Amino acid sequence: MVYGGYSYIDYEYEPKKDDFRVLMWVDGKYPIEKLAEGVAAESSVGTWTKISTMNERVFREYRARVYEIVKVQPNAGFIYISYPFDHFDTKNITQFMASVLGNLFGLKELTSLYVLDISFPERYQKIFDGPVFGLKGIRKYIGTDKTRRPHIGTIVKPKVGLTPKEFSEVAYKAWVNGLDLVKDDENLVDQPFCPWKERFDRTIEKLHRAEDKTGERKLYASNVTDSDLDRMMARMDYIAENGGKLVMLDVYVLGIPAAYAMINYAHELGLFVHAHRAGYSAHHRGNFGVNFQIYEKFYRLLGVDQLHIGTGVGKMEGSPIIIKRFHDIAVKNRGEEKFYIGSLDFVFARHIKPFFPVASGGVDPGRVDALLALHGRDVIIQAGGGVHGHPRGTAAGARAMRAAVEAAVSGSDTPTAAKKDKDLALAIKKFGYLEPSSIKKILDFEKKNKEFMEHLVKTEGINGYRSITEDYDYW
Ligand code: RUB
Repeated sequence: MVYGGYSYIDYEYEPKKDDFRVLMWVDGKYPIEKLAEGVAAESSVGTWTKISTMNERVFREYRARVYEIVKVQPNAGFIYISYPFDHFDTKNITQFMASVLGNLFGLKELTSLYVLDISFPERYQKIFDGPVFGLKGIRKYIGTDKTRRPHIGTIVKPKVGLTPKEFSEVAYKAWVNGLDLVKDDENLVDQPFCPWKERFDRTIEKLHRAEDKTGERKLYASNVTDSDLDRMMARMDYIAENGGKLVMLDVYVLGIPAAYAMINYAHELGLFVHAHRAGYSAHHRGNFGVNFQIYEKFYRLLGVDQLHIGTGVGKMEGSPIIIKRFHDIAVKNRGEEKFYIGSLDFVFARHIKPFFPVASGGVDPGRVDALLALHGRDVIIQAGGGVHGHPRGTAAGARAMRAAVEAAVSGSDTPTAAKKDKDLALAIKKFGYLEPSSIKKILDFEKKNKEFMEHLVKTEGINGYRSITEDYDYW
């Protein structure tokens, strides 16, 4: 089968070490082979018709090759494509996105196109610095490099509306009652009710007071996300010059070039970067989309120190099995291919340090044991409603979060600790308790039923995949 006069299917082809590989789901109006040809052509050297300017050298050296198709229906299936290294401007993620995450989504013969994963060759990673501080650097700063307890944070709530004074008082209560991190919400920057500079000044002053009172280092993630690059840089200068250590960026809505420029600038100033992923699911939950793990890999290469990856147990989509994969991408340098969750194998070059994954969204003290069962200790547990929604307010909510985490790392658990801790007991009464065994059961199920899940995805296609990765109730 050909598309535009050329064939891109090559089942004999074995991807080379320096190739880029992509796994995607396609569904459409023609046989899957023809759809695959179209996708490979449009994302590499071809177009809809035979062209007089094509020559043998271009076709041989730069074309994409479909090296495997997992057919689920005559016109739907998973396709594996490889692209030669020289196909891309390899210092430029945006050009890569325009190729592989570009025109394809507009091809009208497709009724569904979901790009599940991309594997970047190690050679591509040389041009990136990765995180400057990363997981270890942040732990060292806070002083948890030996104990390796999870860090605990809060998002000041309501998301918007508090004055700088109110905001900073909430932050102070959270810090002095045991939390490590306070952050702005993704949609709070510089609105009239809470001007950025005044909020920063008041909050950083409270941070220093909290540090003096507790003897612990504290962090404030000040959100500078903006459509104006100069303003973001000016705010980062201000943070660095006035005792701040951490800057927050909504990396997805900023887009790659702005996020990259701002991460690099934070590195120049010696600031840590907290990255919020708000917006990622606009390109992730429908028929046409890009899986978050692809963005996560980009962000690790670009050098974020902390990044939201979902929780597996909270209010945001993502089953424990896929969130575990996101956690691996954050902290490991290698990962194996797992078709049933749409994941290719990955290798991060040695200099690309792990970042600190953030579990946030619908988290409360009653979910801490379950979160540890899923993420282990290398996680920032960040709760907004789960702290400020405590029946006795922010201070009690912060104490309850810290008590739950301390119980877990000392080998106990939340219900046991709650017997002697009123704040924790009240939190559990309001929010409930999620048994860590429910998570362990799922992870155990994954270990023992890989073949079943492979079969499910091979026979049910994207719906099978989604039932494993999205639909928590399925379990
Ligand atoms: C948390 C909150 C965050 C989400 C984003 O508030 O709304 O912005 O963590 O989701 P709360 P994610 O603790 O009250 O739910 O972290 O999955 O990107």
